[in-house]
Amino acid sequence: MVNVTINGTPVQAGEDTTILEAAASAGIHIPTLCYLKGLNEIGACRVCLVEIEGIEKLVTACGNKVAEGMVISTNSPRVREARRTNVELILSQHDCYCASCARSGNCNLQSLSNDLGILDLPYRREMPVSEWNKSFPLIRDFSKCIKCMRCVQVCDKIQDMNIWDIANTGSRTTVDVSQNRKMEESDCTLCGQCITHCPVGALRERDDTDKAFAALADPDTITVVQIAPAVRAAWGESLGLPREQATAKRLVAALRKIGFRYIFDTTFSADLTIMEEGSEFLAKLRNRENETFPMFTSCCPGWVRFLKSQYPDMVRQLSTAKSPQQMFGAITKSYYAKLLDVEPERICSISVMPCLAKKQEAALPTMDTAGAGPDVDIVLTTREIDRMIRAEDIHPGELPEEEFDQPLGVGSGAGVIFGATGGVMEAALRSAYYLVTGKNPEPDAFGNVRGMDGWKEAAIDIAGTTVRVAVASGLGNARRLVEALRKGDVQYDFVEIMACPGGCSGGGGQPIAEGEERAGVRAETLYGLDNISALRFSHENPSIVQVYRDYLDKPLSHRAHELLHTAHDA
Ligand code: HC0
Ligand code: SF4
Repeated sequence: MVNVTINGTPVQAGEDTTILEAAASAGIHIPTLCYLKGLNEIGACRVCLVEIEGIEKLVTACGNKVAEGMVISTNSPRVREARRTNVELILSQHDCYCASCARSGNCNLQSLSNDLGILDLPYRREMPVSEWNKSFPLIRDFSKCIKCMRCVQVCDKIQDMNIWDIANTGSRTTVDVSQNRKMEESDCTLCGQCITHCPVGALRERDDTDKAFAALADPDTITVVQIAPAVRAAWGESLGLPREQATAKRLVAALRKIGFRYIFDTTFSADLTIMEEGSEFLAKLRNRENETFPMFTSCCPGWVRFLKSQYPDMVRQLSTAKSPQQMFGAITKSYYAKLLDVEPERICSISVMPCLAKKQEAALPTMDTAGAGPDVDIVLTTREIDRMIRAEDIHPGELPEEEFDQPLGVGSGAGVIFGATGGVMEAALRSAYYLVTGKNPEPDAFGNVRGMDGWKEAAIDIAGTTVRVAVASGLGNARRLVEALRKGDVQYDFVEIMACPGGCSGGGGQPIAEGEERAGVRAETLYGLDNISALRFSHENPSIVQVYRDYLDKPLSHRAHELLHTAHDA
C-alpha cells in the first residue's frame, strides 16, 4: 500500500493502482473520454490530466500509477484550464452538429463539453473528410472521429481482426481501414464492437428505419416482425426503462403502437434451429467415420464471415442450418403466407436484432427461398427500434404488456438463451438428449457451458456416448480455439461460436452504455427468463410441433432442407 494525498484528502492505494483508480476509490471522479479499463489506457484524449506536486508537467491519471507521498490535484486552476483547452481542441476537429447525431444524448464528448461549461468553440480547424460507402452496414463518419483509439483497440485486442488503423499524420491524423483498404474489401466481420466501444458518434449502423416506416405507410404491405432473443434483455436501456418494465411483451405493445401488423418471436425459430441443427449433429455422429469434426454452429453471421475469410477450408464444417433469423424469414414467406392466404410478395419481413452482421446476412443472395425477394427484407438493430419508438413519441413504460401474435410467437426458454454465449449449445444438448434417449434431461443439466469465460469446454454423456463440446465468444477467442483445433491440441465434436464477447447479448447493435460491458447482466436476464419458462425444451414447443406436422414433415426433410438449410460457401 502507498499513501498519497488527492485534493487534500489522504488516500491509501495498492502499489499498482493508477491515479485514476486511486481517486475513484476515494470518491473523487476524474473525467475521462478515451479511457476503457484494460483496453485503452493510453491517455490519448488528455482529459484526465492531473497535477502532481513537484512535477512540472501535468500527467494523465489513467496511465500513471500512484507512488508513496504523491500529492495530487485533480482540479487545480492549471488542471482545469488544460483539461478545458484539450476538450476545445478535440471539438475543433469534431463535427459538433449534435442535433443530427445518432449518439446525441448518449455521447461522452457532448456531456463532457457541457459539464466543463464550454459554450464557445475558440479553435475551428479543417474537418477530416473521407468517402464512405453508405450502403455498407457499418458507417464511419470521419468528421466525428476523435482519435481515441478505442475502435482500433477493441478490434485488435478483443476481436483480433485489425480492421482499423491510424491514417495520415499531423492535424490530418484519423482512423481508417487498415492497409489502405476499402471497408467492403476488408475482412470486417460486422460484429459492431467498434460501434459499441466508440465514445462518440463516429461509428454507427446503416440506418434502415426509413425503409421500415415506408413499409408501414404502404397499405398493400403486410408487416411481419420478429424479435431476437437478446433484444428483450436490452431494448429498455436507452429508453430509461427499469429492467422489470422492459419486457418482451411491453416491446410487443410498443411495436403494435407503431403500427406493425404481426409481431412474432425469433425464439420460435431458435427452437426450429435446434430441431434441425440437433438432428444434423446426431446424423453426423452416427456417421462418425465419414464426417469431419467438430461441427460448428452457424447462427452467428459475424462468425460465419470470420471463418470464410480466415479459415475458408473449414467452412464446410459449419452446420448447414440457417440462423433463426433466416429460418424465420423463410417460414414467414412460405408457411405463414399460406396461413394468411396472401402472396408472399405482399409481406415485408422485418427483424429486430442486436446485431449488424444480420443486415448483411439477410442480404445474401442465397436467402431468397420463397422466390419473393429476401426472406428478411429489413433488419433493424435494437438501437434502431428504440429510435423508432422515440420518433413515434411512444412511452413504453405507460403501456400495458401485450402478447405476441400466433403461431410464430411461441418460444421455449431454450430458444431465449440463444442470446447468451453457450445458450445455443445448451439448448441443442437439451433436445439432442431427448432425440437420442426419448427422455428429457434435467433442464439445467448442461449449464456448465454458461458464463462469460471466453472459451469453455465440457464432456457430455448422452446415452453412453461422450460428446465433447466447446463454446467461445469474441473472435480473438474463436481464433485461439480454431488454431488449437488445427494443431490438434484439442478435439471437439460440437463447437458454438459467437463473434461478440458474451454472445448476442453483447451484440454490436445493442444500446450503448458508456464504459460498461453489459453482456453478462443481459445474459442473466435471459437465463432468468428460461428458468421461469413453462417450456424449457425446443422439441416441446407446440408451434414447432405444429409446423412440422402441417408443413415441414420432420427435421431434415426435403422441405426443411429447401427452406431451412444453406451451403455457407455458396
Ligand atoms: Fe442472436 Fe440468434 S441468438 S444470432 O445472437 O442463433 O442477432 O439475440 O437472433 O438468428 O435466435 C442475434 C440474438 C439471434 C439468430 C437467434 C441465433
Ligand atoms: Fe451478431 Fe450475435 Fe454474432 Fe454478435 S454474436 S455478430 S450480435 S449474431
